[in-house]
Amino acid sequence: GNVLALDIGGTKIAAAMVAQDGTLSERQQIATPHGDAAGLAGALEKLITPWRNRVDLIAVASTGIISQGRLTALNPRNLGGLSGFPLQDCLRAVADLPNVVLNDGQAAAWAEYQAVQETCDNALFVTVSTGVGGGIIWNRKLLTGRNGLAGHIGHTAFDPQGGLCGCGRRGCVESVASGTAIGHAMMENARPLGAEQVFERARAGNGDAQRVISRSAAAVASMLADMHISLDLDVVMMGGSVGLAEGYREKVAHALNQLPAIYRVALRSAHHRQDSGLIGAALWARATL
Ligand code: ADP
Ligand code: BMX
Repeated sequence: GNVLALDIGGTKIAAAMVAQDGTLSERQQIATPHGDAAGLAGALEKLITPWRNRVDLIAVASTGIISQGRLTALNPRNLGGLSGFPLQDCLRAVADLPNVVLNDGQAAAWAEYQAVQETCDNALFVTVSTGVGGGIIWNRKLLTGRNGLAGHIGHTAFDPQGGLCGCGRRGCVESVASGTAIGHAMMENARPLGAEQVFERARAGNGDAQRVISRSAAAVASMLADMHISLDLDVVMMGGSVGLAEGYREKVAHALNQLPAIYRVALRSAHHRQDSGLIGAALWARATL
């Protein structure tokens, strides 16, 4: 049967039908509402209603900590202050279909792992997007954790003297490396730029923009080195609009190459590009329902 897959990020919500063979169709995208629980519930209802008689399962990958069907922002700046948002109940209220919900980084890790599973047992997915997220495949299994926390690698520390992260901790990788952080590092007329604009300026030769992106890449490289020395990873796969931006992977690889050889882990771009979360959620639904 067909799965309706949704990927709720801090910036956009994507939706598509995923067929049995993993192919996507009818992909759509809307901006993520940043108000309150009612705003998100309304957007989900509008998005799902036209599909509900044409699919057999609903699979949702979402930013935030997903535990017992509820969504809680770890970094409330990325998604309003959602805490204990009843995601699973909200889906059931719109469509009387079986559903699964899991973290976006975890879902994407599961999709990306399928592409390397013949040669890899332990793998990491990292998304550099609105935030910095991830998913860990350990011994061929996706780690979700009893509380849904597993893989929240953007909240490992990079700079103990750095600014406060939205999660409340100081100097998290996310607070230095994310698209949000890249944009906020360059103000214009007292307003932050978007990460896209910072990338454009860096390409045009602006030194400040180049340094902001290099610092992001250095923070991600340091985190990947820490993950590799902790888990002995076979490969890292990177996604998210920043992670996939032209030249970014090379910058992270360059920073990794400055470290002693034992810390250098193989780094690839996500095979499914922007669709890893959608595909992973659908695969997870089929595997677990
Ligand atoms: P989400 O976090 O909703 O999954 P994205 O992966 O698109 O969404 O990440 C959004 C972040 O990526 C924003 O900070 C945005 O400014 C930045 N971004 C989007 N497109 C680009 C691009 N082409 N180059 C660099 N940064 C980008
Ligand atoms: C944040 C956190 C993670 C998420 C990651 C990437 C929130 C709302 N989200 O660290 O759960 O996996 O961002 O999410 O606290 P994205 O929105 O950048 O795709």
